[in-house]
Amino acid sequence: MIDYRVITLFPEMFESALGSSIIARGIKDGLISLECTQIRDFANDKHHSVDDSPYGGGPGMVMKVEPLASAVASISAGLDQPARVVLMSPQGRRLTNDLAQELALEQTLVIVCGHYEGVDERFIELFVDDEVSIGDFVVTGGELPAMVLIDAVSRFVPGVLGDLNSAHRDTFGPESDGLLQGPVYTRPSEFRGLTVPDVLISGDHAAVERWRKDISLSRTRERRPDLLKSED
Ligand code: 21W
Repeated sequence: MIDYRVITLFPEMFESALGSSIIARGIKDGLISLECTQIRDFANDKHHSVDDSPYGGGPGMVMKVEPLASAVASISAGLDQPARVVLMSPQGRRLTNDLAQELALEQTLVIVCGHYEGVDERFIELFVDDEVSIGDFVVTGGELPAMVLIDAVSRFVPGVLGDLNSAHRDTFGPESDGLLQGPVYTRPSEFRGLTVPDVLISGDHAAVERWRKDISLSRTRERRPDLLKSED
């Protein structure tokens, strides 16, 4: 069981995207709960401002500290133990399966979605345990990254995947070993002149395993040599 508390300016994005998919089943099965908190509900001025111009000048807007702080405080007040607070941020540590697996051990994950030029640094200092990025590309806000994180973490929550061990197999499995997967095929055995490799229809399971291992290695060498050199 894992409890996600998302702090966002766009709660509707979560309802629509996570309303289907494997996460929806996890919610129905009582393995996942997801609650969004609208930052604007915690604005502290009459205009309900959630952002303001940056001190020192410059383009864009910065998310104000008070609404974010109040949103986290209101969530924390309803919990019986302190929750880990994650800020989705381009400056964060890269999301990997290892981090996803670690986050899946938490009872409650508070996930803050940033927008504009970023959030006031004092909010990060006072409330954020981890800043997490999903990769070296820019998206327009923290919501899609948060959904990616929720999906990746949920796969490590026991019972969420149909096959109990799939998430672990993908990371560590004997056919994987941190390598890329090889090609897969299903019927028909021929399509537009392209046939399925003979070994896969041979019925020789040992040969199939050898072939898969081989092709995983060569494909990884070709496409992701970085995976063969280091741990990340
Ligand atoms: C994008 C916020 C760019 C701020 C240098 C100085 C969360 C994200 C996000 C966003 C900027 C993640 C600038 C991968 C992402 C996210 C919105 C700052 C101007 N550059 N993972 N100032 N990619 N993105 N841009 O974009 O909040 S996790």
